[in-house]
Amino acid sequence: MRTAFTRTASIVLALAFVACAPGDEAETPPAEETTPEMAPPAMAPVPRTVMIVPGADAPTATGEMRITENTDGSTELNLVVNGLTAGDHAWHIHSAPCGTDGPIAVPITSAGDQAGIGNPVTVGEDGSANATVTIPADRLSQDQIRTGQFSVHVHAGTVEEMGASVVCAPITP
Ligand SMILES: [Cu+2]
Repeated sequence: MRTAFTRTASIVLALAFVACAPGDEAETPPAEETTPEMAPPAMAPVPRTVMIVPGADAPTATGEMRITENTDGSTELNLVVNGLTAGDHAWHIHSAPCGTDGPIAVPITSAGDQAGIGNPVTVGEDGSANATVTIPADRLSQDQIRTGQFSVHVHAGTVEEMGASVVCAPITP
C-alpha cells in the first residue's frame, strides 16, 4: 500500500510540473510589434519667420519672411509680401536693423551697379510677391546674421533707380 501510494504521489507531482509548463510559456509577452517610422533628417534646418515692417511709402504692405540657416552655411530668405506696386523692385540686405540707416551689405538684384546674387522682387498685378534667395556664407555668414544687425529692404523702384525703402524685414537671431 505504501509503495503504491508513493508512486501515485510521484506521478501526480510529475503531472503537476508538466501542467505548469504551458502556463509559464503563456506568460511570455508577445514579441513587440515594430512600427517602421521615417526618422527626420538629423540636421534639418528649422526656419524662423519674421513679420515685415511696412515703410512710409507702403503703409498697407503686409507680409513675412522665412529665414532658413542651411547646413552648408548659406542662408535662405523667402519673402512673401502684399500691398506693393506691380513690377520689379530692388531688394538687398542692409547692415542695419529695420528703422535704422545703414549701407547695403548684400545686393540681391542681378542688374545695375548693385548687382549681386538673385533676382529682383517681382510684384504681380495683385500687389503680391514671393521671392527667394540663398545668401552664400562668404557674402554674409550665419554668425553675422545672428547678430541682429542686418535687415532686408525692398525698395519702391528697380536697382537703377531704387527710390525709398517700402518694406523692411528684420533678420532676427
Ligand atoms: Cu535699401
